[in-house]
Amino acid sequence: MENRIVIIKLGGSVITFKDKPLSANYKAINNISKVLSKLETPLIIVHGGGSYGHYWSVKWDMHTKPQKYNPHGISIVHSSMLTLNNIIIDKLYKHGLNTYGISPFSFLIKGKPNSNKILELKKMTEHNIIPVTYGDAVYIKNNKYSILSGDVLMTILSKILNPSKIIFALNVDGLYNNMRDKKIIKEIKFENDETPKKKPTKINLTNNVNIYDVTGGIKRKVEEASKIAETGKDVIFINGLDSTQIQKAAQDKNFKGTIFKGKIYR
Ligand code: IP8
Repeated sequence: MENRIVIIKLGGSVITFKDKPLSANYKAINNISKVLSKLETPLIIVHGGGSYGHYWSVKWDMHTKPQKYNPHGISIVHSSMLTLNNIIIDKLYKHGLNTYGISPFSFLIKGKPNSNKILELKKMTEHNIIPVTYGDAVYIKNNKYSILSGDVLMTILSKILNPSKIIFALNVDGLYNNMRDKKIIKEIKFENDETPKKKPTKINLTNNVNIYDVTGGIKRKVEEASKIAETGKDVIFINGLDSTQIQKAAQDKNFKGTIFKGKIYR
């Protein structure tokens, strides 16, 4: 059954200045907090690493592949994500939102999603709590860790929680048809099918922005949005630096952005 939950990913390039290490974009976080405080739906927030997690992941050569990374690296990446999470939950809290920061490590067992734990997030939203989780360096198994992207978390949470709205707030207006005239692709539709496929449909991204990022930038977002759309749910890409777009997307109003239409199975 579909929930009323709206799940929003705040991209690292929205909430931080990606080219300036350890710098939060307080103005953007503030604007987003104002908009979110006006929504009346239950919310779950996921945020990216931006110039916090990615900065240290690059320095300590850490990636999405599970490996025995340097413990100093693991510690500093995680600590920087705690700092960023704290900045965000603090701002949201000051705008009247009952935020509750959660490390994604608590959703995983041996690196795999734990559905029972994830379903508890729904229970939390029923009591007016807003879980705020994030991409992080997470323990997998056998002393191996990996960088788990907030984009991957969006897929994990969406599949288990079945929210009513899935929104990615980026620092661009959506997916462009090409970088020359930067026209936004309004809708991406997958061919309707009879059976769900194991592998998501590939979208050609040669004309789109490619931000340097240890978790794969826009390419990763498109991959995750496609995986979610394959399960039948719509996914929306909007510009989070224009916070009114978040409001419009969450309230079913005419937003500027790209919608990945959820696949219909006959
Ligand atoms: O920015 C990555 O999360 P993302 C988090 O959502 C770290 O891909 C620690 C780099």
